[in-house]
Amino acid sequence: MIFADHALLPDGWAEGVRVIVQDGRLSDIRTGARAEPGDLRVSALLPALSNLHSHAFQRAMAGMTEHRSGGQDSFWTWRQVMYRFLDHLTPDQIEAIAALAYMEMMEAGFAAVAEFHYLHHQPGGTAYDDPAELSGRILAAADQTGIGLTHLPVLYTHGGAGCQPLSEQQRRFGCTLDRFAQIMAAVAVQMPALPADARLGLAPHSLRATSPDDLARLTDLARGGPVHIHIAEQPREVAEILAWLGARPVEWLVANLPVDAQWCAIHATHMTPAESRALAATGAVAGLCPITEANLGDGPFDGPGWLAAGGAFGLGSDSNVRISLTEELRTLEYSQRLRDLARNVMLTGEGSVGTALYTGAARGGAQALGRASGALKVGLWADLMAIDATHPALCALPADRLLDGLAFAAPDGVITDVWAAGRHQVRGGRHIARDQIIRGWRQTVTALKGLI
Ligand code: NGQ
Ligand code: ZN
Repeated sequence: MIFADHALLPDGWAEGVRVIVQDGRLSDIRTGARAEPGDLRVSALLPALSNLHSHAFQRAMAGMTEHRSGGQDSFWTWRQVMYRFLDHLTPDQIEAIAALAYMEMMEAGFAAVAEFHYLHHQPGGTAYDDPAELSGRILAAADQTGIGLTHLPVLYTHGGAGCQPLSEQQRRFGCTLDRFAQIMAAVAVQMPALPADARLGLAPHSLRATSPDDLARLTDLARGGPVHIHIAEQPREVAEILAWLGARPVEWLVANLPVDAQWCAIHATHMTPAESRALAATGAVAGLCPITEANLGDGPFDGPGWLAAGGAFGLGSDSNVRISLTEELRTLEYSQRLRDLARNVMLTGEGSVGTALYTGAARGGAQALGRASGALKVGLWADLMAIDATHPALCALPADRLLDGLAFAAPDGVITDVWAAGRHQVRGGRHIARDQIIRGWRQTVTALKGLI
């Protein structure tokens, strides 16, 4: 039983809300209630978000790639450094890094994560004995932290647009379709060890790293689960796909694959207005990763065009260079303001931008993860976040402005509690396994210091 002074319900803020959680799901929600003895009391209760895009291992590179060494750095030079980093990572290290990242995600207010997982083999491409060795490490980190996992093993068959061969460093990711099917089968055997809210989907890495033939065969393997793909993140990628396939990436995707509401188009940064409308009409979620897109120099997403077309969106922490839900929200809105020389851009009509951003990302994130969550509604998973509305940064705001305060003005420390499918993992702002996870992380980073 949780009693909240305020709670954000599907039709707006309510006062005195008593919530009952049973078997990980919301089983009863009463408004205008009174706290009863034994209730866990919180200040303001919200649906917690799903983080729709993560490469957990990249958390360990945070701060290592902001160093210029001759020539103009770009997304593509960053990628070279990322590949170099990967030449060293062991399964134990990958698990410890993922545990840190997932713990930080939960402390930041995310109840769940979609892990876009392309690390399948040893450096150089030698298979592990267990084809799901590294997926297993992701599952173990999710289990240790209690985060809700949607695991997305990635198909990566080619080194670049036009069916280029894999480079030496990309062999760690590379698979034939048969090999990929073996990985999926081996992961499916491990999934039941996780709580019932965990899900399995799949992800072709990008049009660049697959082929039209692969993609046609892959969609059979998806069997109704989520399908994610990186798309149209960089202008060079758009030009290469256009030269190879005769269409821009999003244009090609929508015309050639059965894109629907199970799909999540990660980034979708560089779209024409017609591509925006066509992609939005499929029901697919735009997977926006504002901090990473700024960090890598990708460019701003066309928020107004996407919203006008009725498009769904969610938020991902992608490279995990910094894990902060509030910063994702404001970076998204600020990218729009800086480009358009305007304010309060990421909503249609009137109202609170923070609320539009937050509730939009809650719905879109849940959709992208194939997760029955994203709102405080009976029957959904109890993915919950509590914030302290009495904190100095929020106490001047009426309830219907609280999310503006959260997105634009408050420190992350206002987040007090997070539950993932009813698992109460963050209490008083701290993850319950914090000390143990930090110990594992410290050991791991010592060995990685100065590698790249
Ligand atoms: C990734 N990350 O797979 O980690 C990619 C870089 C690529 C982003 N696109 C590699 N942000 O796209 O080829
Ligand atoms: Zn990515």
